[in-house]
Amino acid sequence: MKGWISRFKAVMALTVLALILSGCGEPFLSTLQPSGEGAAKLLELIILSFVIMLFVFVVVMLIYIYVVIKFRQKKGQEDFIPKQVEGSHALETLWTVIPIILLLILAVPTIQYTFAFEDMSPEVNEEGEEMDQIWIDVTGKQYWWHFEYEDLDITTSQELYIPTDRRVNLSMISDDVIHSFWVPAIQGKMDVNPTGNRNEMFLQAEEEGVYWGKCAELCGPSHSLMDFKVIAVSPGEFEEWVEDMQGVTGEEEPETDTALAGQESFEENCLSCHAIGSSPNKVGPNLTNFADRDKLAGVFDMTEENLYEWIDTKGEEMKPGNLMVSAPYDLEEEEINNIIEYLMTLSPSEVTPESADNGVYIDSDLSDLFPEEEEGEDEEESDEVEEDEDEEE
Ligand code: HEC
Ligand SMILES: [Cu+2]
Repeated sequence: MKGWISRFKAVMALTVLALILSGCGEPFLSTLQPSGEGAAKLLELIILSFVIMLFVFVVVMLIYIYVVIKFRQKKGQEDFIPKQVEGSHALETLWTVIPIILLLILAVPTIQYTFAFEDMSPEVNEEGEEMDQIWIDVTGKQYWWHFEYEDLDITTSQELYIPTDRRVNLSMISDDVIHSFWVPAIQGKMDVNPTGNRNEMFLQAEEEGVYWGKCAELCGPSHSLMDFKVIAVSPGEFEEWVEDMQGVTGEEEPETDTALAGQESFEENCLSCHAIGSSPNKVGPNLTNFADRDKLAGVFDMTEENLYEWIDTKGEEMKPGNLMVSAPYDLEEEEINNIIEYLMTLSPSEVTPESADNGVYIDSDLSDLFPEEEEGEDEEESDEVEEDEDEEE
C-alpha cells in the first residue's frame, strides 16, 4: 500500500513540475523545448536524471518523516533512552548498492549518447544511399563567430544557415580564448579551444526556425553579448541561399551615388578587418549578407541608430572590449551615413531569417526578456523646444 502511495505522489509531483517547467523559456532558446536530434536526446537525459533525483528525494523524505513521527519523545517517557544500535551490515550494503544501481541507470544512456554525438559519419537516406555532408569550419572570436562552409566556398559570420533535411557537421576552433558554442534548442554545448585541436559536433534542426545561440564560456567583458543565430531553412531555400552567396564577388557596385561613396570609404577604412564575399578568416566579421541579418553584432536590433552608434563609437560601449575599438579611422557624420547606406545594400539573398521564421521567434514577444528603455525623455525635450519657439513668436 505504501509503495503505491509514494509512486502516486511521485507521479503527481512530476506532472505538476512538468507543467511548471513547460512554461519556462522560449522554443528558440530552450533546452526544455528541443527542436533537434541532439537537444531531444539531452532532454531525455535531463528527465532521467531528474526522475532519479526525485526518487531519492522522495524516499529519503518518507523515511525521515516516518522516523520523526515514530521515534518522537512521547508524554511520560521523557527519561526513556531507546536501544542504542551501532553498525548494520544489511543497511550499509543497502545504501551502497542502491546509489550504484542508480548511477548505472544514468551512466548507460549518458555514455551511449556521448558516443552517438561523436559519430560524424555520413547519414543514409531512405533509399539507403549516403547523403552528401556539409562541413563548416567554426571559429570563435571575441565576441562573435566566423563560419566557413568548406566545400561550398562560402564565408559568413554571426548567423549560420543550415538545411533542415540533414545533419551539418561543425569543425570548431578558437582564435583567442576558450569559447563555448551552444544552441540550446538544437544541440548541447561544445567548447572551442585556441590550442589547435579541433572539436567536432553535428547540428540537426527538425523544424525551420531562427534558433538562438550563446557563448557558454566566460570569455571576456562582452561574453554575455556573444550571441549568434542558427537559421534553419528548407532544403530548397538552403540551395537558393548557397547560390546567392556564391554569386557575391565583393566587386559589386551599389546603385546610388551616396552608397557608392560609402563603398569607397568602406574599402579605405574597414576592408582591412571586414570582407565581402568568400574570404579567409579576418579580424572582423564577414559582411557579405550584412543587410539580411536580424541583429547587429549578434545582439542589437538592426536599426540605423544602432548602426550609426556602432560605427561612430566602434562599439566601445555597446560591446566593451571588442576588437573593433582599435580601428584607426575617424569619420565625419556624412561619411558614416554613406557607409550605412552601402552596408544596407549588402543583401544578396531573398532567404533571410524571416523566411526561416516559423512564427515562433520573430513574432514572439521578447519585451519581457529584454525590456526596452523608455523613450519618454526625448519627447519631453522636443516639446520644450516647441514651447520656446511659441514664446518668441
Ligand atoms: C581593427 C579591425 C576593424 C576595423 C578597421 C573595422 N572593424 Fe568593424 N568590426 C571589427 C570587429 C572585431 C567586429 C566584431 C565585434 C564584436 O561583435 O565583438 C566588428 C563588427 C562590425 C559590425 C557588426 C557586424 C555584424 O556582424 O553585425 C559592423 C557593422 C562593422 N564592424 C562595421 C565596420 C565599419 C563600417 C568599419 C569601417 C568604418 C569597420 N567596421 C572597421 C573589427 C573592425
Ligand atoms: Cu565567448
